Amino acid sequence: MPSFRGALIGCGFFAVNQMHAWQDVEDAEIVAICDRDPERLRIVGDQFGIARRYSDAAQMMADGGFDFVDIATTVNSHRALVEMAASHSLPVICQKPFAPTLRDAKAMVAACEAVAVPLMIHENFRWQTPIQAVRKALETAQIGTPFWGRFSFRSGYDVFSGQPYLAEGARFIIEDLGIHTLDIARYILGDVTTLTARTKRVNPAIKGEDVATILLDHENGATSVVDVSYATKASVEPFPETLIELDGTEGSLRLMQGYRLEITNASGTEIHDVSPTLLPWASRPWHNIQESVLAIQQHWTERLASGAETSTSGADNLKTFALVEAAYESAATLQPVAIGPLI
Ligand code: NAD
Ligand code: 89V
Repeated sequence: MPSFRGALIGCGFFAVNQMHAWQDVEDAEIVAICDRDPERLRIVGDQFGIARRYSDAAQMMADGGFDFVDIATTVNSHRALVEMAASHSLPVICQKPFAPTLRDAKAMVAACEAVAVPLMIHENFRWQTPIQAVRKALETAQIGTPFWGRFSFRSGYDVFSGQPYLAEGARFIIEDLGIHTLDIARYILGDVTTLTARTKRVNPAIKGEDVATILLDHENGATSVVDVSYATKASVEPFPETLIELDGTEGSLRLMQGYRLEITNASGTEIHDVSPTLLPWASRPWHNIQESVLAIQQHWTERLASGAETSTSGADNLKTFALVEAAYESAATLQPVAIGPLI
């Protein structure tokens, strides 16, 4: 029998991936689910054979019988649900984006710290196989010390059919997708001191920005560009690949479309296939993201057992979320924004 029993809140579009992944995670299982929408509750409950079903998260937490909570709702409910889990001393995973504002995110971290329960943000992109391969290349000093980077996600994929709410918010690409790309930039090149951003809306059918270009100054002296677009019509659609370029003192690295990693240094050029595994329940092109969902949930379970902090803990993700807030501020004022004072 698994050591850890979880309860999932929010049975929508993305939660189905999380439920599939929980079935594959060693030592954890989902024993209760909750959704305000009875149809979503029925669909996910029937698909995954979950008997305990709730329309009210407060009632589910009051009944208990589980060791952690996995929040897969959209952003506006995150603070109330995380604080509810903390009030029951339940370890909690919360989907990205962390919260509507940095103030809310800080309050959520404080609420979990006050009762000494772990909070992990489900920031899964750094767990993708190609991103892990890039990190490993740096850790094994294959290009020396990186001094420049580019983290790029440019696509014309229709994300609005699966996630219609993405067309409706005043904020779009930085808050929903750029948040992942900024997190990857932090994961690869380290924390950021200053940020400058420019945004555009190309698609007239949506409310928020669908193009952003962001310049980052990293604490270690490296400079990087994070560029994201959902208005890019390419000959071969790259969704959902993040492409990376890094220049280092001893070589360079290119993560190219098609999950091809090219590393050049004094020994020559090596090309690696860093394709994600197509899990049995996954489907292209989402399999890269789906595999990373399994990886982050396995990581959570292992850290729950060991008591060590997770890679994307609330405290860590505040630093990514601060970059999102700073990007919107910089785009509005056309001024660089210092990150330190925000955290
Ligand atoms: P969705 O709207 O399809 O699903 C959300 C579900 O939560 C709905 O069924 C809704 O009824 C339910 N819900 C909302 N508030 C609730 C509450 N207080 N109590 C109970 N149920 C509640 O949204 P989605 O597309 O599945 O996105 C969910 C989250 O996942 C978002 O924050 C989104 O940004 C994130 N997401 C992450 C990734 C990733 O790769 N990490 C990918 C897609 C979406
Ligand atoms: O990963 C996400 O958060 C998704 C998508 C890849 C479509 O942007 O919303």
